[in-house]
Amino acid sequence: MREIISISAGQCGSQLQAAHWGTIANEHGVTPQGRFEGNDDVLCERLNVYFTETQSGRWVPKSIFCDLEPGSLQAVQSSTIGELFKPDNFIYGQNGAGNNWAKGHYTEGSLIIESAMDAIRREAEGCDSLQGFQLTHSLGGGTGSGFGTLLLAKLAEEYQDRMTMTFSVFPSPRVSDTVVEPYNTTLSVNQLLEWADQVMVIDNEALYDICSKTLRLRTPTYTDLNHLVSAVMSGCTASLRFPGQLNADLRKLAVNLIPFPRLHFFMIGFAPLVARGTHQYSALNVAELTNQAFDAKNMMCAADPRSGRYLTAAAIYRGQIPTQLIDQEILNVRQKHKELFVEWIPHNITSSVCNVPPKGLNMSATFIGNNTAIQQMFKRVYDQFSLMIKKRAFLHWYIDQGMDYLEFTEAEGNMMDLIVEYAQYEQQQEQESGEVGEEEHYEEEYQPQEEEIMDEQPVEEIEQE
Ligand SMILES: Nc1nc2c(ncn2[C@@H]2O[C@H](COP(=O)(O)OP(=O)(O)OP(=O)(O)O)[C@@H](O)[C@H]2O)c(=O)[nH]1
Ligand SMILES: [Mg+2]
Repeated sequence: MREIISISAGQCGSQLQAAHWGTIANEHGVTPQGRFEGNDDVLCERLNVYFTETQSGRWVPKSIFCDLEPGSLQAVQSSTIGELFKPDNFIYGQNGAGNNWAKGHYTEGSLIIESAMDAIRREAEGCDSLQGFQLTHSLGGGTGSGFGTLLLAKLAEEYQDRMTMTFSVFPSPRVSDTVVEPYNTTLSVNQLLEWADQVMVIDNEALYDICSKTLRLRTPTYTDLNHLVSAVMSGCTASLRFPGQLNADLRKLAVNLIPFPRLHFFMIGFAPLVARGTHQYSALNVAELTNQAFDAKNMMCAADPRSGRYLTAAAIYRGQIPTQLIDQEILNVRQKHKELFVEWIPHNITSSVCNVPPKGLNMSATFIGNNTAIQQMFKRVYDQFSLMIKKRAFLHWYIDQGMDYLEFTEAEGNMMDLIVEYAQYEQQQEQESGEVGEEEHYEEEYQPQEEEIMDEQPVEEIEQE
């Protein structure tokens, strides 16, 4: 079996991981006590990918929860599904990282990294043929961002040939008001570029919009946001968990979606969107489902895919849907939005269908897109970052933990390069292909959409002041 080990770091990571396990255990017919009570073989055929069966017939998640303070993990353990998890796999520190990436990545993080790696090694040793890891974390705080990326670096070192997929939550000032989030996020993106194979981008700004505008919730809570995330996570992982799928493992998914190694940040969308505790009243047909999943309003990333171009995309349908119907719908989408798909990658949408729908729905569609418009989200963070770093605001918190100013400018530069690369491929026409990948070429061709970025005082100059 091609196993996947799930890991979470920090409060947001743990809450999302708990929500995800609640959803998938329910989908596969596994009770909170770890008993399989499903009525169909299809539910348990690939249960080994995410769960381990003990000798007594109990199904235990291959999951590890890490945090630098005990609170969020205790909350998971005392929740309705707390019993499902192996108690040894909760790894925590005492002091927290206090929204400081440096504490998560260097000082406080170093105190628990070995226990976390030991727990991971124990799980990995129990695997037949480990395919890789899945990490849930936020990028705005100190632990999920700093410690989460430390874990990724360690995994890359120790499990070089295994894949890592992350569900990374980008911050939004509308959901949280911690001022240093752009610092923590930029430092993390710098690491994700290096150490993660594929990043499913979850943007709190978009989740908040979906809750308030589409689902009309007046004051969305984290539980409401996480409900959306667990729906889309379940969609993204469906092809890994159920038999007979295209994109049936992490590597195949990556091969289809990543034309250039650095461009591995995906926009994900889901349909139908349904608020927590409510039911869907109108049944959607496959055409409506496809249009919705593809719609900017359903994307979990605050960037409009119509303003960029798709390099690649994958659509995962769930329910009893004939494949011919899906092929036809995908063809329609492609024809209707022809200009949105780069013409230099033929057949750049893959689709698959999993016959088991999510609980409470007849059908769903999950959309994973590698779209150049994602640069808008990076730019949003970049702009906030560069305003503060110019004045070196809040920097002492990081320097106190032993970090160097250069690490900030390197991260800033790396993120700017990423934005430039997306812009470059967005503009690339068919005849230019082949020249892609040459750095000088980017510089020449790139026209910044908003002049202010380039007009800003270079960071090096400030350093000399
Ligand atoms: N979607 C979502 N976002 C969350 C949740 N909890 C926190 N966040 C966001 O995550 C960021 C803060 O990160 P946390 O996960 O709370 O912090 P941490 O990783 O535990 O790190 P420290 O507490 O600083 O040690 C902010 O951007 C929050 O808005 C959650 O349950 N769901
Ligand atoms: Mg925390």
